[in-house]
Amino acid sequence: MSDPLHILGGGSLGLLWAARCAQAGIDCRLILRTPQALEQWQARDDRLILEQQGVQHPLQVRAELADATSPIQHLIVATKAWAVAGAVDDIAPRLTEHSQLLLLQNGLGSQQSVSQRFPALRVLYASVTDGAWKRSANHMVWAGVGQTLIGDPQGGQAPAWLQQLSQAQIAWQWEPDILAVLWVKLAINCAINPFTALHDCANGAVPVHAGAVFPALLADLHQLLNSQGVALSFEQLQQRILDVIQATAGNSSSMRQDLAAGRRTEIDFILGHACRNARQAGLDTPTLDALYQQLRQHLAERGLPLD
Ligand code: KPL
Repeated sequence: MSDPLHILGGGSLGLLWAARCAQAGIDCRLILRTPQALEQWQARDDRLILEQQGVQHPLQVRAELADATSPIQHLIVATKAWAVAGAVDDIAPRLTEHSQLLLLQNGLGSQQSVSQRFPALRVLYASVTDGAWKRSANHMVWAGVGQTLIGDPQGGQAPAWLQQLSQAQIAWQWEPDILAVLWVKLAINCAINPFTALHDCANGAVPVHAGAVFPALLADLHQLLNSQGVALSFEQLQQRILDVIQATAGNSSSMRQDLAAGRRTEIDFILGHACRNARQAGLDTPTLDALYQQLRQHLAERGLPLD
């Protein structure tokens, strides 16, 4: 029998991955943050509801806390980017020299900090484009089926345990250059998420709200991607962004959802990371910088953290 898959984080993405594993009969454990959350989970008989296209699928997933004692071989980290450092610190005593981690975060920066924290472990990064949100603590709505690209920033082949993801019907592919994929995703998030947050609009309304700023922003993002070794023409980048806007036109971006719920956003791992790297590369990115400042001000006015 293979080791259980541990999924760290009871947010929408953690629940989505846990639900699909449970549906496929894969032994998986959800790691929750607080004793209260665990108590409530167990009081509902470990029940998790996966809702897709209005149909509810009741499933059972066992949950535990980070300080349970069993060692962890395969850990999928599904927390928000800003929660990763604390969450992996809590789980560190349960990792062994053979443990492997798979990081599902948005943006960039949190992944590199985990790689630095565990230099001897294999740490894989993923880009996930599924859309999901939580109706309640144990009820998750899978709003948009996406694609998952997984890779190892240090190179190498896909480890065998990832085959369990195929068994769980998770549409994933091994990606030899995962950092380039994550940089392009970060650029897409920089082009969409701030406008949806500033104007409280769906993704489809971004070009109208952004107006003349949009092409200037894409030019800054294009420069930034080039400086990171991502070979994409301006036209290709523009098309990728417009395609995502079209495909997710009716969706609320993750940043807009966070803002509406009064939650901390991932601004620092998206725009913050972009602006810091632009400075380090000696680039001039005035439109990106101004958008970052405007968003910081918007969050500050609502009492939300800027990091
Ligand atoms: O990844 C996204 C997000 O909301 O963070 C996009 C691509 C904008 C889709 O909503």
